[in-house]
Parts: sequence; structure tokens; C-alpha cells
Amino acid sequence: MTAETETALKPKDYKSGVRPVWCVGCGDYGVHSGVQKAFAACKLSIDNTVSVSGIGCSSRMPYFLKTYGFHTLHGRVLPVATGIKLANPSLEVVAFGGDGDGFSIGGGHVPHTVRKNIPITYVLMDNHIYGLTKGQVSPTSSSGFVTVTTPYGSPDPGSVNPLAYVLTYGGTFVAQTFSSNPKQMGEIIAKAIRHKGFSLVNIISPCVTFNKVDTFDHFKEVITDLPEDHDSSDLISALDKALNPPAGKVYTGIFYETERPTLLDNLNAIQQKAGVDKDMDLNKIIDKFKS
Ligand SMILES: Cc1ncc(C[n+]2csc(CCOP(=O)(O)OP(=O)(O)O)c2C)c(N)n1
Ligand code: SF4
Ligand SMILES: [Mg+2]
Repeated sequence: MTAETETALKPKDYKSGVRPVWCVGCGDYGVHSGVQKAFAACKLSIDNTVSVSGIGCSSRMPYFLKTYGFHTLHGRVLPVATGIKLANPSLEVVAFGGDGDGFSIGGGHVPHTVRKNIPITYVLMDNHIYGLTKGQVSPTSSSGFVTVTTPYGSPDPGSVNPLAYVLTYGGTFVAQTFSSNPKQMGEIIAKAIRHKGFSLVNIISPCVTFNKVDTFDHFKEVITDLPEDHDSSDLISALDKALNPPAGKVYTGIFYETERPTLLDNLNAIQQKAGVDKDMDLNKIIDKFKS
């Protein structure tokens, strides 16, 4: 659900006056531009939109957008975004972060945000490395990946697949795109924002400074769109495409899209059942406990 403006804004109207501090060529510039396109396409009202992030290069995003912003703690973007949405459901809440923020320190929050179907959009900038702290191995790095903390190659036998992770916990919108494809990225983020429920947009956003393996050139070779006949209402097919793309390839597109009640829907239903008077005077309740 989107909080729309009465008059349409242009993508650049969503840009703050703060100049991004990302390295020249960083994939996150492309994401910044895709997000502005999506906000404009959804006619988001600046006053009614909150950009929330954790910590990392990617998590600097709220500074560079004109919406309300909250740069929280490392790994805590989803609980804070959840709190904002529950406190004021009329706000459009967009969460931003990196692969480390989301799937290392913040990994325990993902299943609960997903299973509760919190109606927020999660834009994850996946560069397969910790960029801000100068190039350590991340949960989406591949096995054997050489970094400053894994000089003989990552001993981890497997890596986190953000798409499969969110699909298995009941994600209702799961997509992947590439920071070098602004058209597809803008369209997918816009669909994710319009989606009723939790949405994940995993964006392959290369770190040009510390990751010399998962580069733009590499991804330009291996990225391929999901087959035209992919049925995005078929969970098993979505999981299969997320886990078993053709050898050496990485799929982009909308893997899965469905609708089920959000936590807000269920809370509203409980309030109705319990006969909650939404206009009740809080002071009257407090007074009851005074004597
Ligand atoms: C509690 C805590 N632990 C560790 C850190 C150090 N730290 C800051 S960002 C970061 C990882 C960033 O990686 P990622 O989320 O992938 O973002 P990127 O910089 O790659 O965009 C770490 C370990 C911190 N700020 N707070
Ligand atoms: S260190 Fe990497 S992720 Fe961070 S701004 Fe530079 S290129 Fe981007
Ligand atoms: Mg990262």
C-alpha cells in the first residue's frame, strides 16, 4: 500500500542535498537512482515516507534521500522499521541495508519480519562483502572467497541465498535485480512498494573497492532474466529458480508474489473481536488505576 502525493514528483525530487560518499563506481549509486525512480513512479509523499537503515556503506542511503530517515544500529534495520510501521501504519516504510547487516548480525530478525508479513519494503544491496569495514567475508560470499579475514579462502562450505531464505519463511514478494539495470530495478522496487505485505528486493550492487571477484563485468556476463514463462505465483518454482539457476548464471526478476494477511490485518481483526474503542481516552484508563 502506498502513501501517495497529490501532485507527482520527479525522481530527482526525492534526492536530498547530501552528496553520497560512496567510492566512485560503487553499485549503490545505481540503487540510489533506481529508488528515486521507484518513489516517483509510486508517487510517494516525501512527508509520509520513512527510509530506515542499519550500518554499512549501503546503509547510508537514508542520508541521500529527501524522505524522513533513520540510520539505526548494525543489523537492526528490520525491528526498527517494524516498530515505525506498527506505530503509524499510514507511513510508507522502506528498509535499506547490506548483506552483512541483513544476514550476519541482523539475520535473526529476517525470519520474524517475513513470517509476520510486516508491510514494509526491504531493499538489500548485496555486494558479497563487508564494504564499510574494508573488505571482510560476508554470509553471501562464496566458499573459498579470499578477503582480509579469510586470506586462505573462506572455509564456509556454503553461503546464504537471500531469495531462498525469505521464500522459505513465507515471503510474499521476492525479487532480485542488478544495480546496472536502472529500468528493471526501478520497476521492481515500485512493484515491491505497491505490494501489500513484506517485500524483499535483493540488488546485486558490486563493491568496486574491496571485491575484485564479484565485479560489474562478471555480473554482466552471468545475469539473465527469469524465463518468460516463469509463474511467479508458484512457490516451488520460485525456490527452484532461486536455488538452481542454470550453471554459472544468476537470475533477476520477480521470483514470487502472493497475498496473505499482514500482521496489521490480524491485529485489526483482534481489536475488532475484543471490541477495542479506538477513540478511547487514555487518561480515563490511567485514572482507573489511580485509586
Ligand atoms: C554491533 C556492531 N558490530 C560490528 C560493526 C562493524 N560493522 C559496521 S558495517 C559492518 C558490515 C557492513 O557490511 P554490509 O552490511 O554488507 O554493508 P556494505 O558496507 O557492504 O554495504 C560491520 C561489521 C558495527 N558497526 N556494529
Ligand atoms: S567500499 Fe565498496 S561498498 Fe563501500 S562505498 Fe566503496 S565501493 Fe561501495
Ligand atoms: Mg555488503
